[in-house]
Amino acid sequence: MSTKRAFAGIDIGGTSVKFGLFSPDGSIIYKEQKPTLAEKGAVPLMHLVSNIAEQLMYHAAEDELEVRWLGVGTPGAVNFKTGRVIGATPNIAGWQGTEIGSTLKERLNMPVWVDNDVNTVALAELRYGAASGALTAICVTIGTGIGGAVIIDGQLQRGHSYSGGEIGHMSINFEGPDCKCGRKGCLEAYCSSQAIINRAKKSLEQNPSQLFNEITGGLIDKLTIKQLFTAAKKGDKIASEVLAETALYLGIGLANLVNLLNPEIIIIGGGIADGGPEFLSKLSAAVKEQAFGSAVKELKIVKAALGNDAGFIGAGLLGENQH
Ligand code: BMX
Ligand code: ZN
Repeated sequence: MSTKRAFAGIDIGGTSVKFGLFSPDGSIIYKEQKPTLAEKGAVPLMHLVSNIAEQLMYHAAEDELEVRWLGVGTPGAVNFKTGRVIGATPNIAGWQGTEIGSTLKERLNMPVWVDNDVNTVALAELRYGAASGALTAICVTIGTGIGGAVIIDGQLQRGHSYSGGEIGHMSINFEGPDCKCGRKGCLEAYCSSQAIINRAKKSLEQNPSQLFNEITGGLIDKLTIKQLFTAAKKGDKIASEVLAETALYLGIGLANLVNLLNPEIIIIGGGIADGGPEFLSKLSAAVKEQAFGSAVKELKIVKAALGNDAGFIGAGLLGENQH
């Protein structure tokens, strides 16, 4: 029986670790996910990732697939040559310094490539998704954190010391709220899922809403982004205001990037992208209003096409053209 070529990728997220195998045409052969349990810290998480890596390779061997390397995407800045996490916010406790690359290489005895999680999302979207064929693109994901990736001339820009594209930590207000990175007014401090929810809760404390009570079953403290979008769709004023504000903050951040890079397309991923076309059109309007006119004339702002699979798919592609 002849072996078929396949790619293997793992995407470490703030909430879950997604992983799978896929064919060169992008079709998924196998995928699964497990809770990250980020609060338990770096050591248990690295154990989990190592076990997942072995599980993936075992699965590939069972199916007689030829996998030439493993790719991993992780939050934080990653030295792409060594696979070490060289910069990270405390979103995953103690993650900075984790030697993902060498640990997995030793365990699997095969090449392993590691990169920032949103860099891998961008690679997948560029190959199989919303940005296929684009030369100049920006990818932003809004979830536990706000992550970013920059593509110029069809190439991912990792920057001089592998820390480029940290869009979430661009400040839009030097007197703004504290960010987990230690600075003030970062986009992430305004627009991460938790920051959005906190703004909504604060507003609800002052203006209690019957609709929110119904949607959350009385548990406003456990409000989710999904519930916030539901409330906005039902016409709730607070929900609509919070989302309009979020679109404006994000719009200002993205407009700064548009002025710098004049991209052809901006891809928006993460939970917020699933909030519906209304949010995306509010965001587009904000970017177009804030950015330099000639830079937005042909700009497209679109939802990521590969959803939750983008991270592990892009990770699987990391070893291409690397020696
Ligand atoms: C944070 C930062 C980025 C990451 C982004 C999205 C860390 C640990 N993370 O800004 O590197 O790309 O979050 O991460 O420094 P996610 O957890 O939302 O997937
Ligand atoms: Zn920050």
